[in-house]
Amino acid sequence: MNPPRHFDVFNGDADGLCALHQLRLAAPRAATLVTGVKRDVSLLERVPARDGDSATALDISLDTNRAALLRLLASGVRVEYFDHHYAGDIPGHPALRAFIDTSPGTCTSLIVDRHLAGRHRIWAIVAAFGDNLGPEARRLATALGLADDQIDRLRELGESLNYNAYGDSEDDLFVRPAALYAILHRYADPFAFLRDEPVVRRIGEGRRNDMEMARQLRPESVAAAGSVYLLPDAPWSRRVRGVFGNELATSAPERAHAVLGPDAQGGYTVSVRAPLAAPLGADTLCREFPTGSGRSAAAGINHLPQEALPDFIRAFGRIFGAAP
Ligand SMILES: [Mn+2]
Repeated sequence: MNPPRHFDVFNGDADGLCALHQLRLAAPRAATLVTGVKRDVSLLERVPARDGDSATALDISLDTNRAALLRLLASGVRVEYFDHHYAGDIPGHPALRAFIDTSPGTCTSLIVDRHLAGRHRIWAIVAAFGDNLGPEARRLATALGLADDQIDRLRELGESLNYNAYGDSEDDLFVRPAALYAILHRYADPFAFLRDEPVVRRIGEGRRNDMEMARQLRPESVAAAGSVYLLPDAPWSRRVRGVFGNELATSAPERAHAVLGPDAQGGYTVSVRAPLAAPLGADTLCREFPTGSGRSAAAGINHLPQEALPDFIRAFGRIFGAAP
């Protein structure tokens, strides 16, 4: 009989990293890490667990991972699942503990924070900043008594950790998420992490360079309540998509935004933000396309074929054609 193994399966973005970090600060355990770029959410199928093993899944849609989850449960693997993405029906299985909350104002790290009764809340704040939940992050940070300059540094940290996960493959990233977690997990204090490790400054400088390029772009299509941007085929554009979308959303909160970048199959990867002032419709729009998924406030399409671009622009105009 082999000794039981544990697998920590997490989205490689700030929310996934900080969710796992909080859990392992509270309950350290040896684990095999399974992670990837932010958009690589089909992670459970990569878990080679057997009867008696266990897994923790963080910040990856249960619906997307349903088949692999059911297979793991059926083969005797215990699974603990924390997430805020579209889940569909949550399987009723005695070996599954699911903590799912899909409401717009939360993220996986905030769900973990509730689960741990706030024990490592400062990392939930970092994650909330990274997941575009600035108001929630600020509210929690102020309640912790943090000073404005500390809050600014946590925001910068969250945005940089999050930015590092954007790309089509791990080759596009500044640091592989498993390597980033290996550095991060040595620090309970984010300010010590920022002081002692140059990795966050390096990501931050790369992020600012990429953003400078994106800000030169003009929209491809403009609707009454939203705009569609098309990025060129370049490494910086594969990284910048998400943060550029966040900046568009924040600078025009009444408007929706779609950011499209070329993918490896000659089509586009699409990310859609509903207006911050009325965070609805992004999931409805993206699920009209076969590889679309996400939440009402922010959703995406993994692969939009080149010839479907006019359909997408029409659908975008239908859903975001009138001011909210
Ligand atoms: Mn998340």
